[in-house]
Amino acid sequence: MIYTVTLNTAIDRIVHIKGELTRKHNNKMNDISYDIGGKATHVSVVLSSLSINNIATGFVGASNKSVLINQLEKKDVTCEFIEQEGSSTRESLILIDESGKGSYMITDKGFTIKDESFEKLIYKLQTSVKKNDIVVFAGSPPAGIDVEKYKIILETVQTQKGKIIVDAAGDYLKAAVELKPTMIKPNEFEFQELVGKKLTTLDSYALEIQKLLNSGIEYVVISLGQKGSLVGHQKTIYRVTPPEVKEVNDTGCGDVFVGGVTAKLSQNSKLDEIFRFATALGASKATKQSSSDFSLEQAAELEKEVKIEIIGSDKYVVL
Ligand code: TA6
Repeated sequence: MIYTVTLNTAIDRIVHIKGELTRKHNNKMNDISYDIGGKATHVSVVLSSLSINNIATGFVGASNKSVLINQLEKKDVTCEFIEQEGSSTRESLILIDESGKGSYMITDKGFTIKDESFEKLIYKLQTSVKKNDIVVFAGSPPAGIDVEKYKIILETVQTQKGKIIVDAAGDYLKAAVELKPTMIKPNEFEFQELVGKKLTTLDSYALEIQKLLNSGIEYVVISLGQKGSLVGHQKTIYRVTPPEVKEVNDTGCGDVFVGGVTAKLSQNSKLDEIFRFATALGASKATKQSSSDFSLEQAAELEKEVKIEIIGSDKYVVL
């Protein structure tokens, strides 16, 4: 079984704006829509679209939980969230204008998790996760889940011999790295913060990635937005380059990418299959208006244009 854990679920309010967003100007809306948010929720959407069994858990605010859960259930996601009574699920505001320069994302901090909710999550993981299950943690933890509690959550999965995939930042990512998870997926800024260095060349990234691989992490993946990703596995580091697409909304691309990797890892796919598929899925997401939509058919076509190069070689290699 695959579990996705969104500690701070969100409802994305996506606002499309006429023209270019301008200060001190009455910017007019083209349209407004709502979608799922919170990161690991996106992973569940990908898995369910592929009919891969998974359960979406974590925390949801009780007062408006149906808004999020209805959206997820429409996408065939099985939800088993722990309700935080007396709280509401936060909103993330996604602003997209017609400049084609990318979206603005403004996220609310969300609810403060009470200790009883934290204990419920620990119990759920202790009684559900079995050996070799995959558990995906993605998104910023809410108040009430400090780094110590976050570590306890990850350690609970580890005790159950589950495989851990983490998309986190700052001290949370540092705590995760200490536990040698199956995969980490920071972006370039989060990775530089992790290693405490400004990295400006592929070779400097490769050196830091290799150190983390040597420490026992199976996959070290760094997302680079439209530029694709760097993937470290065993003794080799790859640069994965996506095809050009007409970007409509870049929100959720990284999360859908993690969903694609998770899906293929669960099927024991080879590295190039994993990252061709995940990269194509992320590229497909970029062409959609929402935070979580993609097309498997479009991704199947885009996969053919994904390039995978071994860093240090002078040419792209077909793996
Ligand atoms: O990556 C996209 C997204 O999941 C949005 O849907 C929005 O909800 C935001 O990220 C939440 O990110 P955070 O790091 O605050 O959990």
